[in-house]
Amino acid sequence: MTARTIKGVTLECIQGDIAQQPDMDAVVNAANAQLRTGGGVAGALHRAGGPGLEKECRPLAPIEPGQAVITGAHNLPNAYVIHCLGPVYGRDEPADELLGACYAHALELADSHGITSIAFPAISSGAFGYPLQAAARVALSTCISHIPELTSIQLIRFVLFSNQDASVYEQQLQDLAADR
Ligand code: AR6
Repeated sequence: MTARTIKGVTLECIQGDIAQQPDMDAVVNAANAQLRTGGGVAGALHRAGGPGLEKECRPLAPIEPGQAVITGAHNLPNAYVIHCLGPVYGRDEPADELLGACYAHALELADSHGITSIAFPAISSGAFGYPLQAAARVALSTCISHIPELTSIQLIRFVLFSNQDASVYEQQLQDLAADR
């Protein structure tokens, strides 16, 4: 685990399962446009959240790449789920702006709900094909650049499914935080 604190907000990168973060107020879903269950993160969160999560999502769909919406967390051990639609790499352009918008919109929504801790997966880097290193740079740099605007968020956690992916994030966090 690597952690850095910038202006009172801690960013940390860990290996783990996004559906098993009980100490976080909010977890972020790497959603599909219809906000339905799917593979990867969406499958894990909807399986753990139960049918009530998909039911609450239904009237909020469809969403566009870069957009984020918030729901309750139902059977998950959190208070909220923030659902983001990342860009499909090679199709939705500009990919870096759309991916950055996911993180920015999720942070804005979380902050406006008084959320103090939020856990992100590596949005778009699975089924949607975004190269992990580039996705990590967008995720971390967007979150770091939004820190001055945050009022309630104190902890931003990046949850990576493999140790290898966690190492990529850890290196990027060290590099980007060193520039601050
Ligand atoms: N916890 C943390 N990270 C995970 C988990 C987990 N339980 N499972 C997978 N990952 P993906 P996307 C990692 O495909 O690329 C879905 O089917 C995974 O290794 O979940 O945004 C939806 O329905 C990868 O690094 O999201 C959409 O159709 C990252 O999470 C589509 O896939 C994101 O992988 C969204 O694709």
